[in-house]
Amino acid sequence: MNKRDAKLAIAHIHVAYIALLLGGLCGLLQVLVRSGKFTLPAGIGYYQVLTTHGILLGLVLTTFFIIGFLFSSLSKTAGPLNNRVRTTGWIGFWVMTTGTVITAVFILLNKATVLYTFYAPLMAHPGFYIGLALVVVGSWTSGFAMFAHYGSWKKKHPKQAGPLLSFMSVITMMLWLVATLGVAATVLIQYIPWSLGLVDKIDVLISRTLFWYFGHPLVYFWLLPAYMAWYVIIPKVIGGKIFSDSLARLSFILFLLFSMPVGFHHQLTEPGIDPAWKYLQVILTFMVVIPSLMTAFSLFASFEQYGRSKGATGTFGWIKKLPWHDARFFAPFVGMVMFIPAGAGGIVNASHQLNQVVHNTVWVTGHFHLTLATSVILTFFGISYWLIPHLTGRIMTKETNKLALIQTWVWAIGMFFMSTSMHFAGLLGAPRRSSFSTYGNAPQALEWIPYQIAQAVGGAILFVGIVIAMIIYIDLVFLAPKGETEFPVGETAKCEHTPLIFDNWKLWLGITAMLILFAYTIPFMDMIENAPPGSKGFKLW
Ligand code: HAS
Repeated sequence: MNKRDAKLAIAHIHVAYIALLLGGLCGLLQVLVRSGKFTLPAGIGYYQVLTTHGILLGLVLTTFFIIGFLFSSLSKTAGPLNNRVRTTGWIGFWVMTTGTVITAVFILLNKATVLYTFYAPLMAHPGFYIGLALVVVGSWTSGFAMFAHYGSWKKKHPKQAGPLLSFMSVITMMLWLVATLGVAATVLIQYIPWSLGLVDKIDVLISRTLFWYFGHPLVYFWLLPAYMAWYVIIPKVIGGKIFSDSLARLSFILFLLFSMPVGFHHQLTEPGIDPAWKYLQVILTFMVVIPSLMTAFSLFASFEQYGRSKGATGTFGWIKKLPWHDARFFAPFVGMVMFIPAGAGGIVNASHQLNQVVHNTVWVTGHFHLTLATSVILTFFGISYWLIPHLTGRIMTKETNKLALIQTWVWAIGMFFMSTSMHFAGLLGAPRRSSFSTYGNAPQALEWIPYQIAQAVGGAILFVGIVIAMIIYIDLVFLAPKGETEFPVGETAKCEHTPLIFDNWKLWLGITAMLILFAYTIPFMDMIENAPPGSKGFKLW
């Protein structure tokens, strides 16, 4: 890959790993506090640590890692970035980094202890919102640079479908762009004027709706880069082929269409939204499960085809043929396996009646530690094992590969303890986002304590996993022997003519816009009309 593009990509990855270390440390502190056996020193608050944890891991680590990975994928498969695109990428990077630092300062000063969802009426210092807005603007800048790069490839190859990995990068960034319009709107129109004292009230329902318009596609912005690796990278790593180029593209398009109009499934218990619209968005939520089922099918097919090409027999004989000792495969594979119960949990969440049982319990925390913190993050680790040495011009040694295999086991075991106990405690009613309390020794609260201790054990194991991940990262950046590492890009099983309709952006963005308008216009008008007097946070009309 072009050296100057590599510098841009690795700069993003560095920020992501710093966020992992600091955010992980906060996670360890949280589970210790929740076990009831530990008190935070120096007057540091539980919710301050929880805010830092959520922002660093949920927003900073993910966004920086993803943008670094997408830039490298585009540079590898659509050719080196031109100077203008690369400079725009650097501007995006610095705007995002500046925004992150500003946000972090206000959280550390305890002026923004509002958790990563920053729900009103919790109010942070305006600097927190301004910092977040800069992170979003920086990411848009990088997104536009990516679109320009893909556009110039398409200009040079008008009758060809864009390279699969580049196509997927563009969809991922497009999804992010459309989704962040919601959070940008609430931050700029509601939170900043409100926190500056320009208006004295904020419409909580509208702010939450705009947040969740963004919040659900956000989870697919995290997931799609993992799917890029599962569809395109893993087949090459195992020595096999991509099952179908068109199927992979279709599943990404379906994510673009259906990830947006589903935010109400986070608001099923909220008053002020007509149940008919909640029902509609629940149906659309079940639509967005389909591309994940397609992905599962395609992965099984890739693995099976490879195994059979190596002489595997019987229904599951192909499993034995997979490269179990290669951490580039093993870490993402464990992520895939964990995504099966994780996805099932998501389907429970989306089912209206079951949601009444689990909403706002620590079950939901268990759900996103399986989806994001296991499936996605283990895949990001798997990507790091070839991407970092590829970018730094080094080779991962056998010893480091062994350490990476151990890291995967440590992570999976830690997450198994932590996430399983979160799911069970959630079913017993334990609330999420609360520091240790026995609620006056209420019998129900006392039932949760063994699970909270198991969470602390899992969290401590996970912290060991973070320390090992940092050791591997330092090795791959500074210490590993110099040499060339392959950027693995898979090919399709058979010569396949990819239909050009997949690149018809007007069509896909048009349908996306229609679905969003269909799912949100009337509920939004209702919210504005029924807002309590004086609470129209916008005050613009
Ligand atoms: Fe979720 C809450 C519904 C997926 C993250 N979710 C959250 C929150 C986060 C989050 C962060 O409907 C909390 C937000 C907060 O702070 O309040 N979620 C779903 C559904 C899916 C889903 C239906 N979520 C994700 C992903 C996330 C994520 C992915 C992060 C990356 N989620 C919800 C709902 C809530 C929610 C409600 C609100 C709850 C509430 O009340 O607050 C689906 O997309 C899941 C589909 C997945 C599958 C699995 C497919 C399996 C595959 C693996 C194949 C394996 C192979 C290897 C091939 C159907 C692709 C196997 C090999 C062998 C040998 C076995």
